Amino acid sequence: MSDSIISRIDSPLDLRSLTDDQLATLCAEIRELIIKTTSVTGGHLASSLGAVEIAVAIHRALDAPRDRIIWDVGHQAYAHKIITGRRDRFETLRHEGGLSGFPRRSESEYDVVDSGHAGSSLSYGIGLVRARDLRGEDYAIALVIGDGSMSSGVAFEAMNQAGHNLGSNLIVILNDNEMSISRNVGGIAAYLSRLRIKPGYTHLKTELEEIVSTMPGVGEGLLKMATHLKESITHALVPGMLFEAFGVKYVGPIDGHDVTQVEETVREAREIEGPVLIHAITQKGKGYDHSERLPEKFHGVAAFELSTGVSRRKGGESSYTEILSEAMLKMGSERTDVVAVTAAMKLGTGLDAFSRRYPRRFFDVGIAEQFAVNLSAGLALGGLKPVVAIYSTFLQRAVDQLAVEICLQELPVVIVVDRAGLVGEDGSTHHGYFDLTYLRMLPNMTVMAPGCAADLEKMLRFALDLGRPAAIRFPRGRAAQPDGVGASEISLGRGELVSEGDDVVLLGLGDMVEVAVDTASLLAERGISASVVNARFAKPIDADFVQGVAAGKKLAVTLENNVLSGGFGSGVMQAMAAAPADIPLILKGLPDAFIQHGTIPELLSGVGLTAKAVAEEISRNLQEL
Ligand SMILES: Cc1ncc(C[n+]2csc(CCOP(=O)(O)OP(=O)(O)O)c2C)c(N)n1
Repeated sequence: MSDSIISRIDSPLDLRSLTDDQLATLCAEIRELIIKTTSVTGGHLASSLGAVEIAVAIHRALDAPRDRIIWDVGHQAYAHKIITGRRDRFETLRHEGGLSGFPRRSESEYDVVDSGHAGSSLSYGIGLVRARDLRGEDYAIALVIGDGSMSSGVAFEAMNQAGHNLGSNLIVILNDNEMSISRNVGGIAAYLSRLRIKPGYTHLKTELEEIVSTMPGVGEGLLKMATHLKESITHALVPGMLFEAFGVKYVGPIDGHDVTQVEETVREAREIEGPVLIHAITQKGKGYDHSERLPEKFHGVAAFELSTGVSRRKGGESSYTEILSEAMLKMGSERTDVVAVTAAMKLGTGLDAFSRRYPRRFFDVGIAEQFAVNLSAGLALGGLKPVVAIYSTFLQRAVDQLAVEICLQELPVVIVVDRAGLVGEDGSTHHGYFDLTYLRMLPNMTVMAPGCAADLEKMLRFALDLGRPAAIRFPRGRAAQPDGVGASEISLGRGELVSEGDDVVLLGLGDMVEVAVDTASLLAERGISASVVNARFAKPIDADFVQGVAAGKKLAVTLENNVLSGGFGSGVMQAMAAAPADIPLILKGLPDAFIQHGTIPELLSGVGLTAKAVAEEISRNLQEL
């Protein structure tokens, strides 16, 4: 390491003096560090391996942090982190208190935005261009966006604006590896793959332009003809016309693993007036056998064995995602009207099995959550029973579609909200703890959360039979199966009384049912007896049921893995407010704050959502009563 090149790179300035050979060595060393580190920390390996040369080249061509470099999603920005002064802390990646897995403004002056959600880089970029111009400044603005993210709606909304009198320079590097997490889908993906097979046409276009403009003595008619000829040849030869039609100059395709080529192209692009898109072809997972072979699997990984690539994640209890996957196969065979929709996350949501068994009844729409929800509304209007599975954090994009396209019209769409609550190492942009709030506020929406593995399939059936909008939210990771939970049938708005006690009632929702059960055991050790409720419903909440289980208790406590504002506890509070007896209520959930990264247990303990912390708070409260 000491005589390595990477050890000499403390800032992008240190890249400037490197020779071509040294650059190649540096890229190999960066890859080695990324692979070694993620084998311990887990992380977004394949995407980051594919963007090493782009990171080095862009930092040589531009002058960050004065020039602004934005990483779309930001999961591919590990090399950027390493060369912008964070090499020595790189091994703390994704650990509590360590480096974030995504660019974070609080972490480095080189990180322009807190990224994490796909497709937003173009909007940031255009906003920055407008601000730069209005303030009369002259720094460069560049962004790196993957082909998957480029097909998201917000990217296209921005593209529509980019070519519209933007006037001054914006550099867009389209990092095209033909993959989103899985193989990219849709028209844009097909279009980009046609572009890939047209190397060198950009030069041809330039030559044609030159020939036409320098033709001596051409009359107006001839010039028109020549221009028309030029245009039709250009149209035939230049598939980049889609971007050009948006008013964005297209350059490429170029080899995204050739540092010199990328660097030179960025320098040239800097001189162009207006927005310019550089189409860089890369390989996802490049430089590590296992991720080159299985880029989808190595998109986001847990710790793994370096030599074999085998995950170190222990097997054991199934995750809620796996249970959903199985349940969807069953629903698919029992009901021919059930269809499934994903927004580029068929592996993550467990719908891949359904997609293989029922390809005609499965729709992967790419990174397009708004469309996924709206499409589901259309499918429901057409008489089908759509199940659309989206991570809680990404479903935030589609709240309007949930309101107007689904709930207003009471369409029977089942929304599966995966990764709800704290998600752990991916941190603030990926935690999914607002969904109970944004789902509960919508009229006509039913919101459920399984308290255990057994609940999930029952809830899916219940939701499919409901004939109205219904959401089922569950957390990342293992599905708990505490004793006595999930035995009863689902009944609208009503929870399940798991165990009975005299002093306190603990109403847990979803993964917090297990915490409630553990809290009750700890309280029992202190001589306090508690009822435990698997609440199941965040909406509707049957007031009679809640008042019934709270009757005669000294204290009621709600537990949820969601912000307290507008969440499950708020619903219980509303239900209790109508009760004649005035029972004190404690709401336990997540604070009104963005929570950083760490393991889920670390984060839960940081906010006092553990059985131990809750039991202590309850006994303190009972003493004060
Ligand atoms: C709005 C949103 N939806 C879904 C995701 C999950 N996600 C993270 S990366 C990714 C694929 C991105 O593909 P691409 O932009 O081509 O980058 P690559 O990983 O291939 O380099 C997806 C779907 C996200 N980050 N944001």
